[in-house]
Amino acid sequence: MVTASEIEQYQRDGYTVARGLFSAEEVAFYRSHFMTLREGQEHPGDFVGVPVERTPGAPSYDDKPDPLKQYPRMIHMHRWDETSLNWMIEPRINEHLTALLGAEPYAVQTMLYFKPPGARGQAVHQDQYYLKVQPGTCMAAWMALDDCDVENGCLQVVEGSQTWDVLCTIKADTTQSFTDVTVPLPEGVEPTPVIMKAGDVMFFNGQLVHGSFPNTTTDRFRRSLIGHYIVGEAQQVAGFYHPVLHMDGSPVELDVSAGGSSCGVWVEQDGSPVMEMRAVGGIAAPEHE
Ligand SMILES: O=C(O)CCC(=O)C(=O)O
Repeated sequence: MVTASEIEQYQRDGYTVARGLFSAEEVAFYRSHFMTLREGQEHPGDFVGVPVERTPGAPSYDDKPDPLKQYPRMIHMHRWDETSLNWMIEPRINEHLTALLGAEPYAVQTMLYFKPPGARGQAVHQDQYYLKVQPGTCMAAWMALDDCDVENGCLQVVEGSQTWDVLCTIKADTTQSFTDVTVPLPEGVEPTPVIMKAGDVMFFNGQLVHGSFPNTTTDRFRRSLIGHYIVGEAQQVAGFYHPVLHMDGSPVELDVSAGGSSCGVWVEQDGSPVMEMRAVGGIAAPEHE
């Protein structure tokens, strides 16, 4: 059941966490399933992250192999793995998405982050920058497969940023992030860590600024199973997210969106940061996050 306080938090902060939505046994099953799929095998779309770029003169670093090389992120598993497809359209997930959005969404993406000890995080970003849903936006269901805290790189969110337009991106610090783009935050605005237990599912708006810091533990993974969805009134989504599925797994025909024509930059007005929209022009959004 979706509670009134979950809906209220989603509307106010841009996210909510459904605590204990999946049982310990179910989570153990998913962990074992995805570790078996990962170990010793390659899958389409595996992503180890961008190379680390260090600024000249920055402190030297040890040459430890990047743990993501052994545990690349998996993407779009639902296109070849039935367990992933079934989880993406699972009735508990659908019930939450539908209650929070007010109408049933379409399903477009699955991802599995292994985030082993020592792995980089993902710099803060907005999912709608990639999905380019028109009209409306996207939404994520992010299920913790391990207990997540600041040490192992839990998700971090900028509460309330779901009301922002899509920001123009800047270069990320690739010593901390396995992707190379991020969004600038106004001075004094910091992301908040979301502490979760395995089996909790966080639902968040596609415009919410979110990301994660590195896993600084030496012995704890921070695995998460993620679904991305788009609002039911959407008519277009970026090409990478096709085929689009109804929540019963059947395909739906939508157009390919070319992307927005503007993105936001922070400017100061009367001493406060306000977002000003700029024509995108030559700024081409990467195909996917
Ligand atoms: O799990 C993370 O560290 C980031 C996940 C993310 O950005 C997403 O699900 O859109």
